[in-house]
Amino acid sequence: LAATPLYAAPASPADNAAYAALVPAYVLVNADRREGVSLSGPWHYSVDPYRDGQADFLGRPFKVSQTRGADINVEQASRDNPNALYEYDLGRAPLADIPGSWIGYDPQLRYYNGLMWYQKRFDAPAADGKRIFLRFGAADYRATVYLNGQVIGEHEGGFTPFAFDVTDKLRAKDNNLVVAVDSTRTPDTIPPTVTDWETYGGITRDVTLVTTPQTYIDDDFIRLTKDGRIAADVALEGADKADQAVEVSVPALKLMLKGTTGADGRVSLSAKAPAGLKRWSPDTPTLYDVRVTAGADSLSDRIGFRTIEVKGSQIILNGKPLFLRGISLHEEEFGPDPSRRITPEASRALLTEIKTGLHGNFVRLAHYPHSEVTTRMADELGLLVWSEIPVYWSANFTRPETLQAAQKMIAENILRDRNRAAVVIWSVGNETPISDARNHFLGTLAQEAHDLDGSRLISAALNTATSNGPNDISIKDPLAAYLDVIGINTYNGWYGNGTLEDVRKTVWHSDYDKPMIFSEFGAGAKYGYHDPAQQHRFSEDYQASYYKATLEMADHIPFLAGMSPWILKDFRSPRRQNTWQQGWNRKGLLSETGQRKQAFFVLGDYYQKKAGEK
Ligand code: GCB
Repeated sequence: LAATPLYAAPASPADNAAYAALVPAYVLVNADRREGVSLSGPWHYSVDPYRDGQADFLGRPFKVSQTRGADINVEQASRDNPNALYEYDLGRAPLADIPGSWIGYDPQLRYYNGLMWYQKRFDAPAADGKRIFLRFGAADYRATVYLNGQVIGEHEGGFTPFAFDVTDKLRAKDNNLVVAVDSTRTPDTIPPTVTDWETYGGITRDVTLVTTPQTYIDDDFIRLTKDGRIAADVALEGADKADQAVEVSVPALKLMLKGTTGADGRVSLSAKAPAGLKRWSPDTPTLYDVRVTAGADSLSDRIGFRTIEVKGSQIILNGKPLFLRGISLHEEEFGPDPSRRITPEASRALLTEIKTGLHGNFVRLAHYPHSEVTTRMADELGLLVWSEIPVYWSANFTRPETLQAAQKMIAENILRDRNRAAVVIWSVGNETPISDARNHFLGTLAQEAHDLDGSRLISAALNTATSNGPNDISIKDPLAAYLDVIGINTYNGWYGNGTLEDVRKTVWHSDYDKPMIFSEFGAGAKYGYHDPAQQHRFSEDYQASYYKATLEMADHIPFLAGMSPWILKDFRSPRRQNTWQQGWNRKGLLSETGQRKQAFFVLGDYYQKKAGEK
């Protein structure tokens, strides 16, 4: 792999055309705390499995003026011409409560994967000479956005934000916003067709009209560097972005950084961190009010300062080694019918189970970027975060467009969250089979993540440890050379024929002087099914015994720096249909409604002991 040419990193990403094609047109950093108007709430929705709204009955694509995104008010048009024929009527279609996946408002659509039309009418906020952006927190998987009968843009990728400048496209009254959301996955999408989770198509995160001055702060990256400085890279967008005075202040630390943007609208500032700085950590999740001002624009954020590094096989937070006491989490709120509606309350409930219930300090946000609500909550509660993009299983590693989609996705994820102290690891993929094409694909993403954010660790969840015999495993994946932390998913004792006795005795070797974490291990159990004597699979007892055996194995691995077992709570998966599962992956330590299984206490006790050892 070392000989494979990777993505050529430019000295300054901003100067490089290749980067320009990959990073989003507008970062709109801190968008969730900016001035704006929410468009969340009631939207009409209308299902379109044959894509009739985009092409005629022979599949010939419509011109925009003939699509369902055209600015047609069918009710009005039918009044004007009572004989007019329309086979759709978005303005009188049923109402959905946005954000949220369609199964949240139409349970019949549980396994629907295809095109859905959404429509919202709204009056524009007063422009007052400002710029107005239409921002989507996420729409799963592909979105085409029409405003007042025009296509204003498209976006691929179900879990990252995107925004369009609509300043000149809004009318004062009765704007017609139509979004075609297509949840179809193919072998070329990220993730590909088959995953072990449900798709949850729809407009899944908030939609907002964000207002900014004409020239505004599009991006800032504020952090504590390894050599003890507070650094800020600020990028302005707009006609007056050059030669602007920029100030970054942290009033509680009496810290003020000042500078002037260059011709490219960017400036990099830094100063020695004040002696009184309280570093962010899971035990002390101190956040500071930080204000960035430039010209007429001003942003306020809550930012923590900490460093994260590796040294040999250790992970070092703020200069001290630390064991990651984690768990994996899908983006599903508690309850019998999750619909990916992550509110601060839902996120707090989930993360609190990890932090106080399990005595954890770490969460793997699997298998895609979770809501910014969650990464902010992790900052506030004090939980380290592994953040990943859904390059999963059989992703198409040979197709350049698929690589570009993944590159764009990781850029969008990093640019959204690189001011969150909680996030310490960017992961580029999960359980991908080794091949030259895959090594190049993931190596490229690892390199890009490093270029966009040199202050965090890069990892991937690998399942490609080599077994040298029933109880002897070596890490051989060549991708490990490109990672700061090696993630390994291990399921011995659940998948395969090995017994729990084999698991206990297993010895691990690594060719790399790097930290390894178990990014996954787990076993299924139906809450309430007890079988202490037989220990059949899917009993709580077997799951608890499996955890005990795996933790015993873990204790004998000198280079193990943490773990995020699979998974906090049961989650929906159409692949899981046996009598215990009924459409749920039952590897949760909690049932779908939050009841604790026996294994929850096994891991909680283990972590409590580990926390005491530090
Ligand atoms: C894995 C996958 C995860 C699955 C899990 C399982 O290795 O990364 O997405 O849900 O195993 O339950 O098999």
